Amino acid sequence: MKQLFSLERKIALVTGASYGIGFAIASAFAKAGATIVFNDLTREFVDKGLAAYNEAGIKAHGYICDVTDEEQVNSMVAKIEKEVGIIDILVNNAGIIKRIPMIEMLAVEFRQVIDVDLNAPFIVSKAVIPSMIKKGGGKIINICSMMSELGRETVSAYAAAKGGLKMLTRNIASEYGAYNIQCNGIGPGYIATPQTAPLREKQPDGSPHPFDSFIIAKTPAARWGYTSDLEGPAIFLASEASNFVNGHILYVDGGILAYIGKQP
Ligand code: NAP
Ligand code: GCO
Repeated sequence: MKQLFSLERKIALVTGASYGIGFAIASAFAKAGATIVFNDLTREFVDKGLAAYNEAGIKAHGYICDVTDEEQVNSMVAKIEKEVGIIDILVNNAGIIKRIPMIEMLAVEFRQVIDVDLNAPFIVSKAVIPSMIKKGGGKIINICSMMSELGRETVSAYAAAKGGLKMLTRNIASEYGAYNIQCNGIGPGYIATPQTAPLREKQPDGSPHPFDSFIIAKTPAARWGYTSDLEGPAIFLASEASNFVNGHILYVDGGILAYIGKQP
């Protein structure tokens, strides 16, 4: 059974993984035996990431790369192949959100979100698939969202991007499944990370942020998710255990999508 979930001798690239969800997934992969490669936008964040992995007893390889820039991505993937080896597992994790009412959002802001959250997973997947085909297979995991299924005020660009990412996932599975490539998504629920920190900030009187209470009431598990909640699902989708699972979005949301919510 251990063998089924083992990532021994696998090389995993997790994008934007100096901290947050990417860091947790990469650390879990390392515990399952994989060699970890990650990138971030600046030297400062890569160095912070390397120090954090080091502290966790993980020898990770860090690269500076903006995942929206195709040239930078191609050059990073070529370097990884030369310095570490062929990427067996890709996690498209890097992401941003802009919470702005749609009629106030500038087109340039909308495009920035689409660029990081949708165009970049296309660019990075495109860069790794040829070597996966030559090697005989691979795993791609796209980090989707509740917003791959649901909308809410202020997140039009993010919802459009994450809905698109769900369909990119299904299309990669459709187009490259015959090459033993499995492309699946993880749709995290509301997870406590820097990205969601503004939604959990205490009010000036010390009471919880109304969105914080709203999410706890909307989640059957009655709590925010921890990054550690994503470790098992990510290992499943990266390992042999999921070899016949393709084009699936695994929602790890404490039950949010199943629940109509409490009457106020
Ligand atoms: P986070 O704490 O904000 O971390 C995002 C990471 O992506 C950061 O390391 C950031 O780098 C990096 N990044 C952003 N733009 C990049 C670019 N152009 N090139 C390279 N790296 C870039 O976010 P998180 O909460 O861990 O979220 C990780 C993923 O999960 C995202 O795709 C997010 O949308 C998704 N997600 C999050 C939640 C949640 O509740 N937290 C729920 C569902 C889905 P810098 O530090 O340099 O900015
Ligand atoms: C928001 C949140 C979300 C989460 C997550 C939910 O403002 O609604 O930031 O979109 O980050 O993606 O799954």
